[in-house]
Amino acid sequence: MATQNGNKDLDINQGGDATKKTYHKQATGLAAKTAERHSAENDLKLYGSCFCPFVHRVWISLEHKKLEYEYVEVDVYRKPKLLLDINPRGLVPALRHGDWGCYESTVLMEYLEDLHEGKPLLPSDPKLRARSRLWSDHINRHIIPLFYHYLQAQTLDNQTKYAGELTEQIAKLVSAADTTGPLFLGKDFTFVDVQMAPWVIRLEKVLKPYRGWPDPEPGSRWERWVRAIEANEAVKVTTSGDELYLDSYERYAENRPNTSLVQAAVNGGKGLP
Ligand SMILES: N[C@@H](CCC(=O)N[C@@H](CS)C(=O)NCC(=O)O)C(=O)O
Repeated sequence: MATQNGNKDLDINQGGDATKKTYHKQATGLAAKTAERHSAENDLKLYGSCFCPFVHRVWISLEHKKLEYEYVEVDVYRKPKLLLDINPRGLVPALRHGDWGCYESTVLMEYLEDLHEGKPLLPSDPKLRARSRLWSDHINRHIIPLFYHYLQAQTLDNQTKYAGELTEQIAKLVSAADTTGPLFLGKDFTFVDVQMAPWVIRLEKVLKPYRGWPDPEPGSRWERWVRAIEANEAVKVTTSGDELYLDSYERYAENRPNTSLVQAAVNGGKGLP
């Protein structure tokens, strides 16, 4: 088993402790089948890590649009050269298209839109496009940081504080959604649904078991949205089995040091990477 102090086999997210769970390096369940279906060489490549919610966004977009692409699993904490060549910061997701590459999940979703291939995620009306971007920004700026703050909080006081703030920010998003739904802009699956989908999945598969995050209130607008996201085909085929998320997020739930840039940013009071 790997040990600390420079052993190159060290799994850094174990902190050298073999009893701890760590992140998975291979998708499971339906996501594994999708990865397998998209393992052939292609001009358009998604470099991803199976547990990563930011990767999940881009993967859902590719599946929604039914584009031809190659899924390449990378161990993001070892930062292979093929990832650093595209993203010098060494974060996933990264996309390569021919000899061009780019990164940042929201930017990559916009890039895929701009290819004008397959089903669009942004509506055609400029005002609805602006509204989609506005609420995507809300998710990135408010909801995601609070998700990590809540998951990493170790005292009951902080957990209560962040649970309240997260609930409040989600409520703002839900009140901006189409009143009938079930999705953000109505019956079609669009940009904001994809931006939020990986966190909807992780509220259920991570925050619920680790922090007791409640099921959506029966009959609420939030419940309708959650169920519609969960039932979406592109979301389903890019989601792994429950254990993958439970194991991969144990390090966050225990706030284990030196595990990831996200973990360190939250502890250091900095913006997320
Ligand atoms: N703002 C980035 C965030 C991407 C991100 O934080 N990815 C994590 C994995 S979920 C990562 O690459 N971590 C690498 C590290 O911590 O060294 C995006 O939207 O793509």
